[in-house]
Amino acid sequence: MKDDQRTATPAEPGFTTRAIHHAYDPYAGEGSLNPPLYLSSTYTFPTVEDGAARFAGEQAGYVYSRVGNPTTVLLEQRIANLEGAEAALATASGMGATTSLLWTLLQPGDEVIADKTLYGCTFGFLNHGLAKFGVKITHLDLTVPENLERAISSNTKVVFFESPANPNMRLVDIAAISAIAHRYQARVIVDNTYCTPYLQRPIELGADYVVHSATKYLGGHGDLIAGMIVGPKESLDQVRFYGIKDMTGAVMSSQDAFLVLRGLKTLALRMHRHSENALGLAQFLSAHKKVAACHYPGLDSFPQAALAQRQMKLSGGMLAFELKGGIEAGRRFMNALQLITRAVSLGDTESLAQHPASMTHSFYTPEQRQEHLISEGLVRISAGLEDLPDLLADVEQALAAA
Ligand code: 7XF
Repeated sequence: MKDDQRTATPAEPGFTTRAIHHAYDPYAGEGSLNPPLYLSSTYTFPTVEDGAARFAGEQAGYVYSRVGNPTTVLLEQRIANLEGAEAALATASGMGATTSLLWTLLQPGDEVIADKTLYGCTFGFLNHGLAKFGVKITHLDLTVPENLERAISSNTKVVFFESPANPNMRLVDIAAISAIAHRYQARVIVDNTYCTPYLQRPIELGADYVVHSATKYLGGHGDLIAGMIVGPKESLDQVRFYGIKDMTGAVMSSQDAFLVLRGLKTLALRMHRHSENALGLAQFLSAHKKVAACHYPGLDSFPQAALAQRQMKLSGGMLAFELKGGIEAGRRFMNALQLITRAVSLGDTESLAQHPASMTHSFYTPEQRQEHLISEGLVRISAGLEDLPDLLADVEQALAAA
């Protein structure tokens, strides 16, 4: 999907113009180029009657920063605009986004259908958290939409997936899954962390909600932990006043909101460079004699290349690969890296490499990893913004050591 094919009014500015300017008017305040950072936990009421009216929702205005803060609200408006949604809600982390939304939408007896592969802590929350409270969790291979058609019922309240999935890069057809889910009144939640709204806009493809770990590309510099929920305004009001206010308390600090707003200004530029570097690494790895498989949506050999073309503007900064020598060769490769940093997380300026089976997906048992298509020898790389020849040289020497 190309940026200029958005369902936009003709006068609507482009993505990056909106990422830099949307919803902020410097002349409404002191003329400050950057929006003010409001460091205040609470807000003053002119009279007790005003305070009561604000608590009752009868008067506009801030009350307390667990419910809203002007810097954070600007970030929410900007992300909602970039995702093509009615509203957004800032949270303390990506996990804060997923948990606050699901605590709001679900009750005992409901079913969640989730893809087979999920980020490890999301898998943990569903299977060790929600399942304890009487929510049924069913994992399906959602890369085949017919699997959803066969399993969904009127008990299914939520269909949840990532595309591309962390860490094995499987894609899910957002439009096809949403069409099936909506026939059963199930809500579709897409974790859009890997893509950001610059590469993929799930709500425009039919999904109901998007969640993000803003820790990653949205922030973009590895200096904060943050999350976002995107979706219909009425529903996000419930998440704000119940899921976050009463259940999780997972509020983003205004300082982090300020930094995510700063990150957004360069999001499009960064996503192009991340994608170029990831493609260069994937092409090199896939042609190397020691590499058994390389998973990257921009490779011609990628089994879902056609869906990637349809659904994603660029192929993104994440890739995963397996060495012929298995897990031991993977360990030698990772320990030999000199420029690419051994670390979890992703979407930073620095290129990062990690081993899902011993790090981000260690929450799964070995049997669960097999069942959920995460092979023990898989190495994941988040391509950073360095010069590609330097990244290729590092990978080449590390492969020689593997
Ligand atoms: O709570 P966080 O901001 O760390 O975000 C959780 C999360 C949610 N969705 C996806 C697709 C994620 O990748 C993450 C965090 N993943 C990191 C990683 O895979 O490296 C976390 C390091 S353990």
